[in-house]
Amino acid sequence: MKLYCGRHLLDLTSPKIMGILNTTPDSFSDGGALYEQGCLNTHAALKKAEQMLSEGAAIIDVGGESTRPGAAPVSLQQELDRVVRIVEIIAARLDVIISVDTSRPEVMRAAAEAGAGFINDVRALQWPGALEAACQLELPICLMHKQGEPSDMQINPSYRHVDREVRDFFYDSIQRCRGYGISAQRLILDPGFGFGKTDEHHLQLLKALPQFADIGCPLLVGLSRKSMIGRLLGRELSQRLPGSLGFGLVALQRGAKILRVHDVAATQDIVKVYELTC
Ligand code: 7PJ
Repeated sequence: MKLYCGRHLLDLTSPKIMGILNTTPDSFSDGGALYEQGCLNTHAALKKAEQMLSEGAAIIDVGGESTRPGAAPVSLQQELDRVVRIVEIIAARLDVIISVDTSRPEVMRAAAEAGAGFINDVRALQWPGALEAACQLELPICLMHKQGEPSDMQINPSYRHVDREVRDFFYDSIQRCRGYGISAQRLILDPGFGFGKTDEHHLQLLKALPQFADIGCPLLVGLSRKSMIGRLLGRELSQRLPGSLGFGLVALQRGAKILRVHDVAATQDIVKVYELTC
């Protein structure tokens, strides 16, 4: 299972780590970490990317929009300013796949031009023009499931059968992409933990991962430090690493191929444990 990401090849015959690089001042777990007196510190961003690469990340996911519940909306210009500069700097200096966490076609195009090799869209190419942009860019795309918008998605998530609805969403999204000439071989699927789901739904989706893997596209999961871990285990943000690793290992055993995480070095250990024992 190999995907072309611009000048890099992503080999998913073994699981890979996607390290999170938030360029937002207000992300839920590390927002503002790269800011100094209100300005994005590009040197700190590069250092962070370098560190994640040395710890074992195959992909660095650069995001300029905070999608945590209730986050303030960001303008196109703000998102471009945050993301494109960072992508350019990393692409010029590090030999790593850069993913851009965006729903905006303009950001997808500018980031690809700057050296991004992977599109991560929590809105699964549903914003106007996103499908067309993704089609032209010829890069792998992660399609994530989400119910509602960040402003309201955790208010009252409801499903009849969350596993079937997410599976149907995956099939529909694959069809939609195919209609635009995007082959399923370029697609990665993600059930979207924390995006319009209760903890009951999260646990059901974790159980359903093998079914989702059977669809045939690689699975990406983002569980790192999420509030579901806080609620299920009774842990503050700073104490969620063991839970993140436990859920990560379960996800690998159930077929996940990419783990999107904050803590790359520790996650590399569970990937190794998985590989030694699978
Ligand atoms: C996810 C994401 C996720 C994918 C975020 C956070 C919130 N992209 N972007 N999957 N989560 N594909 O990092 O907790 O779960 S932002």
